[in-house]
This record gives sequence, structure tokens and C-alpha cells, in this order.
Amino acid sequence: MALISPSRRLRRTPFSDGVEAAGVKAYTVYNRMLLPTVFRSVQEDYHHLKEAVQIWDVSCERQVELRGPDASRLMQLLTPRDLRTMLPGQCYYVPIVDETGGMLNDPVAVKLADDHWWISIADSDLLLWVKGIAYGYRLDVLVDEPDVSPLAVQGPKADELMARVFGDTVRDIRFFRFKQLSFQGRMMVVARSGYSKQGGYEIYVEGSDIGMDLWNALMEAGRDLDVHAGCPNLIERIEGGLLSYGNDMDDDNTPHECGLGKFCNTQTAIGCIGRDALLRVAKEGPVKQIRAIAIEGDPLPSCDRHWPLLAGGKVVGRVSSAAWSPDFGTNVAIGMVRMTHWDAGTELTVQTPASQLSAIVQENFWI
Ligand code: THG
Repeated sequence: MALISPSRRLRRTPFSDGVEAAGVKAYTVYNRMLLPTVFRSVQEDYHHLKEAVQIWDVSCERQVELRGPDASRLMQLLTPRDLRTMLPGQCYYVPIVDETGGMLNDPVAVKLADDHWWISIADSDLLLWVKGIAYGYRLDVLVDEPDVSPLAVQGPKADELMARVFGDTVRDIRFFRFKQLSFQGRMMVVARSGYSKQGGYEIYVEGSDIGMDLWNALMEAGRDLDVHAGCPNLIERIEGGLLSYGNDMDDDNTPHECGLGKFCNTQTAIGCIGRDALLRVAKEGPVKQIRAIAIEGDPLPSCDRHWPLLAGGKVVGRVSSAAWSPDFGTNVAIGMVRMTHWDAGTELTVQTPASQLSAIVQENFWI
């Protein structure tokens, strides 16, 4: 592939200088912002993520900020997950659906206060939808994209590294909770979350000016922990079944098709947009659903279009993400499979650009 031409429309981040100094080898574009995808190699980054600790520039997880008396009401309009018992200090993984029940995004909602939320978005223009809803419903709420950039600290040594920079209090933060902690006299939201199954934190850095100070402090404090710049890892996220909006699902899919039914309480999420449509699909059940799929053969190229899944010559699904897993010695993949063929152990054929390969539907993801 050729290079990407830099311009103002393709936004740098507060940590881009650190990412470049660390020798980033490839980027993707996410929310019109640079997102690193490779430092040493996808496989070396994968092993290192599972053994040590990495600092990830995930600034592209932009925040949609809701501020004002109707902030909580707006948040509940956006998602079929029941938010009534959610407290400030909590984060929820929330499907966002349109009026047909189609997935618009799968962000992390951060509740700062009853009248103050951040929606930490995946790659779609959610800000426009949220501003439109707020305006159309005449809500008393400000909707904007603030200068907030998440920096993730992921891997088995993340607790030790974070304790050195933010103090031992980080060890007491529970999964999907956050504390406000000080760094160089600035308060930052520090959550136990992140787009890997290796454990770790996300620091929501407010104000681009302090980005590199924090990046450098983490790099220096973790030298003996073998800290390295990293990024969401394709192999590790497929093994863990972490979905990628725009790759594994889009607005043609319901949350139930995505296996996100457990994050929907459509009966009690009164007022949520798409509620009627979702009540119908929840009752009938989805006719296709996300599955873990093992693909036999040599390491596969990256999946940059849907690969058809076939049974008896007929299309019964598609693969949307795939990678060679060194730890499991097979190609691991995420696909959408029709009900008739989604049982664990079902043998299918996948049509990759190069060849037809045997694919087996798995009971669960690998980790
Ligand atoms: N962190 C933050 N913002 C984000 C992401 C993130 N925005 C974009 C993208 N990632 C949104 N998608 C996801 C997908 C999965 C998870 C989080 C965001 C995730 N899932 C856990 C799992 O599946 O194991 C569990 C969630 C739960 O149990 O509540 O973490 O990563 N800030």
C-alpha cells in the first residue's frame, strides 16, 4: 500500500510526537484521526502486550460530551441499556441504535455526574446524530467534542506502572469504574478499561498541552518493566472477541446480531430510540449472529472486505476480521453466521481472495 498524505483533515493527536519517536510503522484512520496499528510487527506487539505493558495513543476514541440538566435523559434516548442504576464513577459499554434498531456505534459511556457524560466513541460520526437528537427533542443540553484524548495503559504490568505514576490508589479501581487522579496538578479521569483482554487502564487526558508530559512520565517510570508504545492489536482483539465497529458490524446489524443483547434492557429502557424495533427483534431472536471462527491453513492476509462463508455452495455468512494466532496455532476470526449454521463445530468453507479454506464455528472466543 502507498503512504497516507498528512493534512489538517487527518488529525494528529497530543501524543503523535511520542508515537513517531517510538517508531510507529503503520496507521489506520479512525474518526478522522491517526490510530497506530503496528510498532515492531503485529506479532511482536502481540507477544509484548501479553507479557509486559504498553502505552496506546487511542485519542481517536473521541468523546461526545453531554452537559446540562437533560444530559441523562439524552443518554437514555441513545441506548437500549438501562442507565437508571448507573452512578457517577461508572463506565458502561453501550450499544447505540437508530430508529430501526441498527447499530450506530458501540461506545463506552462515562458518567461524570448526572448532568455530565462522555461518550467514548468507536469509528462513526456519532456527534451529528447526538446533536440532531438533542435539537429535535428540544433538550436542555450542550453536545460537543471536547479536547479529551484517551491514553491506554494495557498489559499484565499495567497496575505496577500506573501505581508508580498515579499512586497505589489506582490498584483499587474496579473494572469499568474510574477515579479522578492528579498528574502534575491536573485532575484526570483514570478508568480500569481498554480495548484488550490483558487488563489495564485508560487515562482521559483533558487538554492537549499535557499529553507528551504524561506520555514521557509513563515511558520513564516503566523502563525496567519493558514498557513500549503499542496499539490495539488485531490478533489479541480477535482472540478476545472485541468487536470493531465498521468492520464486524454496522448500521445494518442489531445489537442482538452482534452478541450485544446482554447490554440491552429494551423492556425497561423507556424512551430509547429504536425501542419498538428492538422489542420485535428481541422477541423473535436474531437470524444471524457474530461467532468466533477458526480458519485452517497458513497465516491469512488481513481481511479488508467481507469473505463469504459457504455451506453446500450457498452463502451462509461472512468473515469480517481474521489473523494468525501464534498462541493458538490457527487463524482466528470474527464472522456473522446464519442461524442454520451457527452451532459450535459446524464446518464451513471461507472464500478468501486467494483460496477456499475450511472454517469451523467455535463455541466461544479464545480468551
Ligand atoms: N475504550 C474507550 N473508548 C472506546 C473503546 C475503548 N471507543 C471505541 C471502542 N473502544 C468501542 N468499542 C468497545 C468494544 C469493547 C469494549 C469497549 C469498547 C470492552 N468490552 C469488554 C469485553 O467485551 O470484554 C467488556 C465490557 C463490559 O463488560 O461492560 O471493553 O476500548 N474509552
